[in-house]
Amino acid sequence: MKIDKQQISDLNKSVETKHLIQLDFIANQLQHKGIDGQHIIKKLKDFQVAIPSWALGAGGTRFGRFSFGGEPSTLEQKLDDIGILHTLTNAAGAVSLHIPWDIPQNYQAIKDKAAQHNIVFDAVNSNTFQDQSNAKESYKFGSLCNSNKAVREQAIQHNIDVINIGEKLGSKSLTVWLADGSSFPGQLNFQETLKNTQDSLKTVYKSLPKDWKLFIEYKPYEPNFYSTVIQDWGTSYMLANECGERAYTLVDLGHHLPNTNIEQIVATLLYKGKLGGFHFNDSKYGDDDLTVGSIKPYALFLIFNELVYGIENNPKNPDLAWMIDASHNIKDPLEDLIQSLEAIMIAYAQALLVDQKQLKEAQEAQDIVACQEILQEAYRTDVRPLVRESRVQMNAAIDPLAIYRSLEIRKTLIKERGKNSTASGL
Ligand code: PSV
Ligand code: MN
Ligand code: MN
Repeated sequence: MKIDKQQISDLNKSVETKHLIQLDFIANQLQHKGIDGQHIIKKLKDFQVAIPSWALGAGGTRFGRFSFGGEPSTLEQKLDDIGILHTLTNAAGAVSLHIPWDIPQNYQAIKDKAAQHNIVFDAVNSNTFQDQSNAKESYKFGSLCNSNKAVREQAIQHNIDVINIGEKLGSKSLTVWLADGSSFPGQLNFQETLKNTQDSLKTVYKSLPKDWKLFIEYKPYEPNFYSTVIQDWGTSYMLANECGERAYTLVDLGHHLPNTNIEQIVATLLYKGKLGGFHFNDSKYGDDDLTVGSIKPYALFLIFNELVYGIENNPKNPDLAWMIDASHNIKDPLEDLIQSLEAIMIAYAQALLVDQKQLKEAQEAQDIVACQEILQEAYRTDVRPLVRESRVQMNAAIDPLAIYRSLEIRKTLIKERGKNSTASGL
């Protein structure tokens, strides 16, 4: 299944007039405030979010999994699905692979397929949270943190293997997320496990090619329920500092305890030049991996506000790796990803509207009411016409979801791949 640009531009025609009226309206509003709408559109056109190779199939919970039909069962098919997303949205021009779920069989074929869809290879992810069938050692009691040296060595070697795979594809970063921790008090020695983890990460870091970065993810709990070795941004930041200047913290929105002020964490890391990447999703209770912006869109906007400010004001922080890390139990994965991409673009566009100069003045005048008004003025602006226009200018869909449905893409995928195909992953 492949959609071409001609089909999209034909289908765009039916909503073009409505789009132009709405665009004209917001462009005038912005002009009145001295904001150049085209400048924002340009930023949106350039913004690319990596799609994780594990998000293209229906996910599951520990209670069960319900197949969606037409799911990709090979890496080639996953790239085809991202190709569909990218053609429709112009925002999904990268893939993030999880190894060993997605080891390429034929590197040239995979690279050709990605190039054909204008997809680049973003961070590669290692997996030391599951035992592989041919593994000598088990990760049941941890991987890089394990008190058993042989287990640590196996986990270190796996990360090095992942780097080697990524190098063949053109990736430039490795993301490490560890499930390591304990489920009961006394199960492990906190200091020893932290030291083991630090030493192991330093060894992995030494194997990084010179133009690569290491991203260290944190998460407070799950799968372990008493302690997690890299539980929070502070631990990740400390480990990144120990490793070296090309090691960074990666923020996954779902990896915080309820009500954590994530935007403040983002600001702190940017201030220190140590924010490496982002995993977008949304949640109500825990690491729910729900559609981006589906539960707390204002929080997402506040995070983007810090990102926009931070990127402008902290030149020593490198460009960030953006990725969606969501799972879809009951939705069509591609529709869900279209919704997530839309939510990201909306929050980004709203953040770009914040009048930073006015905000600074209001902050200096201690005018709290004005500060809130400035943020909410941006948040309450309907920026969707700008997001749509950013797609139009790249020959993508004005309304990606509507076109996805009118082309009956899922139906075609089911016809091509069958009703019970399954994607590798969780
Ligand atoms: C863990 O919850 C996580 O967010 C990490 O990024 C993993 O690599 C990913 O999910 C997939 O399991
Ligand atoms: Mn993640
Ligand atoms: Mn997660």
